[in-house]
Amino acid sequence: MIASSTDARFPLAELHAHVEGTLEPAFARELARREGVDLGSFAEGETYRWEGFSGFLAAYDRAAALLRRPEDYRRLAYDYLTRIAADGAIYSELTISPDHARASGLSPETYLNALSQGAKDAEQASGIVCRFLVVGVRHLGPEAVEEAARFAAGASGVTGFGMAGDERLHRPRDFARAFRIAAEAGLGLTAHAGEFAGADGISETLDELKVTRIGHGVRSIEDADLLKRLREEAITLEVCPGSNLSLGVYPDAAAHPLKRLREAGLRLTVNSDDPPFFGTDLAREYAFAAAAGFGPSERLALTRNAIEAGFMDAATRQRLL
Ligand code: ES4
Ligand code: ZN
Repeated sequence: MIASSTDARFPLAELHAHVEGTLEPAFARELARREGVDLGSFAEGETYRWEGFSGFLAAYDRAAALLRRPEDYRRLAYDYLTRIAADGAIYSELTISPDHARASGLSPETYLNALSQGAKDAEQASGIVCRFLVVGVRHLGPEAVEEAARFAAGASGVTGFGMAGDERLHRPRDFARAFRIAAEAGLGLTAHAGEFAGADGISETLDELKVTRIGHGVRSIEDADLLKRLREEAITLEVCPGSNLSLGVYPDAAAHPLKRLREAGLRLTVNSDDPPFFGTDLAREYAFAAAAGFGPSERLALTRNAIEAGFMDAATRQRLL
């Protein structure tokens, strides 16, 4: 239940965290030792070393490739979910990527089964509810994204479909067929847009991919007509402030549009995206909102928005609200 703000633990919820992106550097070092991989200075301390968006994507792939056994994924999901549950999280929608599973030598089915076991164990241990959202990787091209959609459509325990990867490549319309496959399977839809590409990319994503949420979407602040559309169509933005600052989308916290997006009347959530890569976690994203002027009731609305826009069945939503 979304408890009242007088409760000791403030309820948090998230819609946008990439599961491999939750890998703690200490666990990465342990895996690298086991696999005989030399990480050099890549994963010293509590964060990873990378530069720029392309550098980040390569770093993500490098870290993800260390996870090679089903048990690694079970532990990854369990550790992450119980960690954020200890900070008050009641719901987490984890982005999973069949392309990254294959790159690690596992079938997408084995990968999903292992992650599901970790999520089930975490729910038993802490009460946190987790759902999985399969993503296609945009820079791998429309064929690969369609293959991810076919996997998502046939997988049990997957409730959503989305697209991550490099937004500067391809057009949203190139992925319309993939999103139609996912929609026909009854999956909820979201896509990364309006992070590195501007407001145009968001409009075309809404037109062509029929999503109900936008991953990031922060650059909608640059277009008043688009803000109106997002408000009227009740689109939820998965805002990731720490990610935006770390990747240089905005130079500093004062320049971040989170507060202005709220003033524009949009439905917002805050999310950590790839927490150790960006030196953040879900609790810090809520703290960012507090520092941006979101009072307790506005922060509670972030949690409520995530539950309302989350890709879960009606009974689970009812239970969490
Ligand atoms: C991403 Cl492919 C991928 N993985 C993790 N985080 C991302 N952000 C954008 N694309
Ligand atoms: Zn993301």
